[in-house]
Amino acid sequence: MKNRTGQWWDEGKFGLFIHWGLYSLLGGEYKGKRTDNIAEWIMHDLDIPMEEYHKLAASFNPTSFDADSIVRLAKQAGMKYVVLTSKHHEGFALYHSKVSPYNSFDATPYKKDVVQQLRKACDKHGLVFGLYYSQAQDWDDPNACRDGYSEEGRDFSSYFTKKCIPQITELLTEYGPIGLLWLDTPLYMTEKQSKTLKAHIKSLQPDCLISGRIGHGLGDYMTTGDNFIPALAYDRPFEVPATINSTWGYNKFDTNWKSTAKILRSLVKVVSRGGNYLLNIGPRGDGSVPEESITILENVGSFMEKNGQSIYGTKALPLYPYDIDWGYFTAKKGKLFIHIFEDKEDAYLLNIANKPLRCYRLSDGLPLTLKERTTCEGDSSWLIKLPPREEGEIDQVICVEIEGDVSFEPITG
Ligand code: H79
Repeated sequence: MKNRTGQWWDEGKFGLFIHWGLYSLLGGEYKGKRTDNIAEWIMHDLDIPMEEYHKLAASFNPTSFDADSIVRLAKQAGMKYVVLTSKHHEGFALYHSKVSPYNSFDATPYKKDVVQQLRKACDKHGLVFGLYYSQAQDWDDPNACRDGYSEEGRDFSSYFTKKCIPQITELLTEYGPIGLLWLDTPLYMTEKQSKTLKAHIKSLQPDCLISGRIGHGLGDYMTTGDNFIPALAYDRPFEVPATINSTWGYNKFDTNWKSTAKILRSLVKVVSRGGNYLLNIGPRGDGSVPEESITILENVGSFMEKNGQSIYGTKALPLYPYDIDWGYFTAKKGKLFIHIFEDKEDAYLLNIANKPLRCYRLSDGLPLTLKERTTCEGDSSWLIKLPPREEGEIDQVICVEIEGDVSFEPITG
C-alpha cells in the first residue's frame, strides 16, 4: 500500500516533539530514588502507586510555561510542525477533557488547557499542530495496556471505548485541524482495534496523519524506533523521533546533551534517506525549557536559516556507490546539495551521472570551481574547490545545479 502523507509533512522534514506531563515535575527522581530510564516512565519504573502519583497534579502549576516562546523557538530552529504529548502513558491529559478529570484543567491549580495554548501559538506562527496520544498504555486505567504486565485481567476494550476513543474525539473535534496524531506503543491492540481507531480518526479529520505506531502497519507513514535512523533510503515515507539528550520527559540528572553537530548530522542523514526528523524537548515541571536545548535549537536555526533549501522539499537519493565519511547528499529536482562536515580543501566525487551546470556555496551563493574529468579507469569525477570554513561552521553546504534528478553511475572497474 502506498502511504499517504500531507504536503506539509513531506516537504517540512523537521518537527518539534514536546514531552510534558506530571513526570516533568519529578525530573527523574521520586522520594530520593532516581530512575535509570527515560524520565516519563518513572511511574512505571519506580512502581509509584496510582493514588500517590495522582497527588502530583496538585502541584502542577507551571507558571513559566509559555506556548508562544516554545513555538517561536521551533520556528526559529526551522521546524515546520509541533507535536505535543496530549496524554502520555501516565494517563494525565494536558487539556480540558470531559472524559476524565485527570487533566491540566480539572485536577491542577493551573486550571489551563495546554493543548489550546499551543494550538493558538502554532496558528499565530504558521506551524502545523500535531498531538501525541498514548492510545494503548494508560497507567491510570487498570484496563489499558501496560508494558511488562500481562493482558490477563484487563478489559482493554473497556478502556478503549470509554477513554481512548472519546478523548481522541475531543482532541479532533474541539481544537481545529490537527495535522498529525502521534500514536505510540500499540502493545496488545488487535488489528481490528487499530483499524477501528484509524477509521474513527479519519472520519473526524480525514487529513490528520497517523504515525506508524497505531500498529499493524496502518499508519500513514513508518515510524522508526526511538532514535533509530534507517541505514538506507526507505521505500515508504518515514519519521525518526529523536531525543536531544537521553530522555524525552525532563530529567534533571540527564546532562547528556547531543552536540549541535550531532543533531545536524542526524537531520541531514535522515533527510537524505527520505525521512522526517522529529526532535524532542522536555520542559521542566514549571514549564521552562532547559537552556541547553534552547541553545541547540538556536544553533540548528542558524544553519537552517541559510541552508534550509537543502532540507525542505528534498527527496531520498538513490544509493551512492561509495561510502563518503566526510558528508552526505540531499537533493531535489535540479539540485544536488553536498553537506560537508569536515574541514577540507576540496570535495572529490566519482560516478555522479549528471552534468553540473553551476556550483556555489548555498549560504551566500559564492560561486565555486567544479572541474569535471574522466578518471583513468573511465569513471566520471567532480573536483570542487571548497571555500575556507566560516567560524563555527558545522555543515558547509555546496549546491550543484544539475538537469533533472540526481543519478549515479555504476563503478567501472
Ligand atoms: O514517548 C517516548 C517514550 O516514552 C515512548 N516513545 C517515545 C516517543 C516509549 N514507549 N515505550 N518505549 C518508548 C519503549 C520503552 C522502553 C523502556 Fe523500559 C522504558 C526501557 C526503559 C524504560 C520498560 C521498562 C522496558 C524496560 C523497562
